[in-house]
Amino acid sequence: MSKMTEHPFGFTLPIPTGVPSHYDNHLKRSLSALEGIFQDEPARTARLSRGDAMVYEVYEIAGPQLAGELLMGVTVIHPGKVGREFYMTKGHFHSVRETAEVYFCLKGEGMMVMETLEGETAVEPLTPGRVLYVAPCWGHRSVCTSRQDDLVMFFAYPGNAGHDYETVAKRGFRKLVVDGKDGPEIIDNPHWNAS
Ligand code: PAN
Ligand code: ZN
Repeated sequence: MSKMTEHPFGFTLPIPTGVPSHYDNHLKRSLSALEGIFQDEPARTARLSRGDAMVYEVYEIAGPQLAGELLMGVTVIHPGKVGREFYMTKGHFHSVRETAEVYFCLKGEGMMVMETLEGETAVEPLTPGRVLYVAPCWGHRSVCTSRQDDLVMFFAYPGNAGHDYETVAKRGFRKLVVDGKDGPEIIDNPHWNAS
């Protein structure tokens, strides 16, 4: 059983890069690790045949995974597309559904795609300075819609939240963000699967 954090601490978050002055883990998610996430699997494998590409990175400030604690970090999504879909995170629900999350956008342009298991959906823009409150029970995925800039976001969520990736892997998200004629477009996911 991990112990509560015993002492306050601080770190800096240089804007706009957002790479924290102190972090414990640096997770890297490249195209090769994102099978089944994007709709256009042939486009992903075609891109992979020319070499792997970094899609997003997470700088985690580790802490006890306990209720009452907050886990923090920064997510950086690079610009790019697989087929018509912009680069994005895998997305997840929190294992403990009744846990929320706060995001603060430091750089770039993007969208947070959210939904509940009961069928509600929400897509909120992410621009520098915008704070987003992901309410309890809402699955969430962030998408970088810029053609040239990283999307950089600070996040904080309860230590006991945990991550449920399986639900998203099985069902996908109801909404997709694709590159449309006049910029990013939100469309229904033709392969969304309730089972
Ligand atoms: C974030 C996400 C981070 C990466 O820390 O974990 O943006 O996204 P995936 O976890 O979906 O790959 C968060 O929402 N934590 O709860
Ligand atoms: Zn989360």
